[in-house]
Amino acid sequence: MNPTSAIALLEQTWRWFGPDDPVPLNHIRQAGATGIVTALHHIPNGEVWTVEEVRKRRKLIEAAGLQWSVVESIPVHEAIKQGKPEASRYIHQYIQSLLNLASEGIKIVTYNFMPVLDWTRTNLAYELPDGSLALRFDQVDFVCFDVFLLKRKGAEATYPENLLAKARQQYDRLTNHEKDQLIITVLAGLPGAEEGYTLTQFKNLIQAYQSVGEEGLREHLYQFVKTIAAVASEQSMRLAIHPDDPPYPILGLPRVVSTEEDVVRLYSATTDPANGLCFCTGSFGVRPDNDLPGMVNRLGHRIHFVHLRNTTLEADGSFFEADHLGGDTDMFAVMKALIETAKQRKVTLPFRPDHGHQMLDDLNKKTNPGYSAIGRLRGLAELRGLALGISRSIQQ
Ligand code: DNO
Repeated sequence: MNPTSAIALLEQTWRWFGPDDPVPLNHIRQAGATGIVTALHHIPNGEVWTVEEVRKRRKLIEAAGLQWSVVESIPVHEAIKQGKPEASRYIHQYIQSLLNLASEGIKIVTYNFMPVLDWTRTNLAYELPDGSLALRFDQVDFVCFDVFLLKRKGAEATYPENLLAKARQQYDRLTNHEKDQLIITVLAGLPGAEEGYTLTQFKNLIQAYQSVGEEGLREHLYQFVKTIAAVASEQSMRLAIHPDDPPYPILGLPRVVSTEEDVVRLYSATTDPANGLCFCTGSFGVRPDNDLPGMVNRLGHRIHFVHLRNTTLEADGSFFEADHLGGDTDMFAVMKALIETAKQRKVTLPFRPDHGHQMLDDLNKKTNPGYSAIGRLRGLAELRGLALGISRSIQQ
C-alpha cells in the first residue's frame, strides 16, 4: 500500500509568509508538505486583494510544485469588529477579496475575530531543558504588563492579590530594556498579526470596546459571518474562523470563540456549511474544560482547516508551547477523531503543524517566532507518522 494514500484524508500544509519568509518554498517542499497556507501580508488591512495580486502569489507557489490550499488570513478590520458605521464598506471589500480568491480557485479562508490583538505571548524565547526555544504566555509577566506598563484603568481589581504581588516584584526586577521587550512582544504584533501598536494607541483601542462588550462583539461576528458565508457558499468556498489565543478574555477585551459553546452559537448564526471552523488544538487546548477529541466529534462537520500543536499549562495559568506530541493535548485522540471525521465526510482536511521550537541550526538564524523551519519540520514529521499509523490501523 502506498503510505501516502493512507493519509489522503489529511492534506499536509505549511504556513508561508510570502517571498520575505526566511523559509523558502523549496524547503517547504522538502519538508513533505504539499499545500501552502499564506496571505497577502503586503496589502493593508481592509483593502481589496485584487485578482492580479492573488494570481501572482498563486503562480509563485505553483512554480515551486506546491498548491495554495488555504488563505490565512484575510484580516477583519477593526471597524467590523466594533460595529462602526464604516463597517459595511469594509465588509463589501472583504467580499470582493473572497470573490477574487474564488476566481483563482482558492477556496478555504481563515479569519479571526479577536479584538485589537491577534495571538498573544509574553516570551518568544523560553528555553526548554534541551536548549530549544519555545513561545510562552507567562501569567505574572502578563499582569505586570497590564497593571504596571500599560496601566490599564481598573486592571488591578481584576487579578488576585498574590498574582499582583508577584507581578509587582517582577516589575521591580525587570530592566528598562526588558520592560520595553515585554511591551513589544505583547503589542508589536506576532507573525500573521497584521497590526502593531504603541501603548497609547493600544489604550485608545481597548477603550473603544467598553461600549461594545461581549454581546456586542458576538452580534458583530454573527452579522459578519452571515453576510460573508452566503457569498462564500455560492462560490463553494469555506470560511474557517480561528479561535481566541489564549482562549479567554484578556486586558478587559471580550473574546467570543474560546469554547465549544461559542462555536455552537457561531454555527447556529447561519447553518450554511461555509460558516466553519479552523480547529486549533493549541488555542482551544489551553482550557482544561475544552474536551478536544469530543469537540472534533461534535463540531467536525464544519471543521475546514486544522492547526496542530500542543501546550503545557502551569498552576498559575501560564503556558508554553510543548512538543507536538507532548503537552496536555492527547494528539493521538485528536488525530483519530479528525481522520474519522474526514472519512465520514469524504473530504480531505488540510492541516498544518502549528508553530515549532527554534532548534538546531535555526538557533543561529533570524526566524519568525514560532515559524522556524526545523521545529515545524519535526512537528510535521511526527504528525504525519501519527496520521499514517492511525489510518492504517483503522483500515485493517
Ligand atoms: C498564530 C496563528 C494566528 C492565526 C490567526 C488567524 O500562530 O495561528 O495568527 O493565523 O489568528 O486569523
